[in-house]
Amino acid sequence: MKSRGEDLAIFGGPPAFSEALHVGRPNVFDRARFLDRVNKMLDRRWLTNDGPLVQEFEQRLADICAIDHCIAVCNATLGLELLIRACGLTGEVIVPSFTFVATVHALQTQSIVPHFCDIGRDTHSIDPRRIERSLTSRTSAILAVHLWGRIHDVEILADLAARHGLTLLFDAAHAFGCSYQGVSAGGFGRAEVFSFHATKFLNTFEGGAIATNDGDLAGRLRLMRNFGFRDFDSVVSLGTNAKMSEVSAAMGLTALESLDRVVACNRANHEQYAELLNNLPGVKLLAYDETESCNYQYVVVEIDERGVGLNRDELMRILWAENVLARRYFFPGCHRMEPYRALYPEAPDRLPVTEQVCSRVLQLPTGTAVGPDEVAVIGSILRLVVDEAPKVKRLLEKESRDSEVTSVP
Ligand code: T4K
Repeated sequence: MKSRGEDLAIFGGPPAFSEALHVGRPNVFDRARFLDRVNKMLDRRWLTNDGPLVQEFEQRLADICAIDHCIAVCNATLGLELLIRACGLTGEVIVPSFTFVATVHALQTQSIVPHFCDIGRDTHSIDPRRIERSLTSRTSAILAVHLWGRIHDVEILADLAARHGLTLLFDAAHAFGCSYQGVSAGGFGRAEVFSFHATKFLNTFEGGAIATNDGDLAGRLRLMRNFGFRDFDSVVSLGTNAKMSEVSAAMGLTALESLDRVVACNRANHEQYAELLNNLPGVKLLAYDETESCNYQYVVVEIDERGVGLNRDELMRILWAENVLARRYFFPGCHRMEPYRALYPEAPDRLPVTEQVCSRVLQLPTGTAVGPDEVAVIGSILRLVVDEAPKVKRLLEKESRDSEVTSVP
């Protein structure tokens, strides 16, 4: 462990880790079981197109979420696009800017105007109190996000949607295995979309699923996932190729068998971070509601420069030099990414909380590739930096000046 600011790798010390520690290292379990499924799949020569593994995976997902229909797809982005089209959304949709850009792209690619709504300071999710003032005669839906798997305000959102005749959908990319008042994610709004990307709590390499209790909607989604084919030669709707492959379902089924271990590991990491970062000025770790089911997939800290003495980006540079690849999820906010930045140049003025959170947020490594030893070292680096912030700040400024001088031709 390092004991002095000048020992930090950014100032020439050896990095704390010889190999990079990632935020999104995939959870990989039981290769033998996975390969057995893949071998049987190869023997069957049924590799995709609603195969038996996909059907089994969908049934397991529906059982776990206590939901009538789960439609597996090749990724959550296409899942969102299909759902938006299948629900017939038009005009404008209320959506947070503080999300992964896929949420918003799924609207924009279908010529639907994303109307950015600010988030709650503590929830990081869309702030229902701000929705009504954003509604226009063209608004057709609210697309909310269960960010970090923390589910908030669903009954207020449902009430708002009902009063204004809007469709309520959720991007539940982070929320598989999470609940709200005992109800599992998947069961809220008209439908929800999970992501099973490699970096997610439950991973199918690439993948996702749409969960809904609406049988008609589920039927339309199944057609649309497969080009609109109802039968060999009969195309009855617009559609695309959003099918999940059998090998992805094999990965998903195998991962489901180990999910308790992933939760236990994520939870232990989160608790250890909470202990180590407790009372660290300017560093706030986002908590999970222990009365609910949580996947603890993200370790999210907010860095308040006034408390730390360094800003989030300086802290991130220090961590990267130590081979701790902390990530700025989500920065800079979708409204500052193209094409939204050019389309809505006034958006930053309407989104003060989003602006602030985007400038402070940092994700720390967790998951099964990270254990107590790694968390202890990361915690000690953060504490050292905060304890010696004035000195570290001076050294950082000197380092920046020196690198400017050396880069002058
Ligand atoms: N809605 C929300 C709220 C989302 O967060 C996402 C996706 C979506 C919708 C769309 O879901 P999908 O269509 O992807 O199913 C990553 C993921 O690619 C993305 O799925 C995820 N959210 C987002 C939060 O994170 P990037 O561009 O930051 O990924 P990348 O390549 O930088 O990887 C993240 C870290 O993980 C890196 O440090 C490297 C490490 N990594 C990554 C992969 C793929 C590994 O160690 N191994 C790997 O195989 O988006």
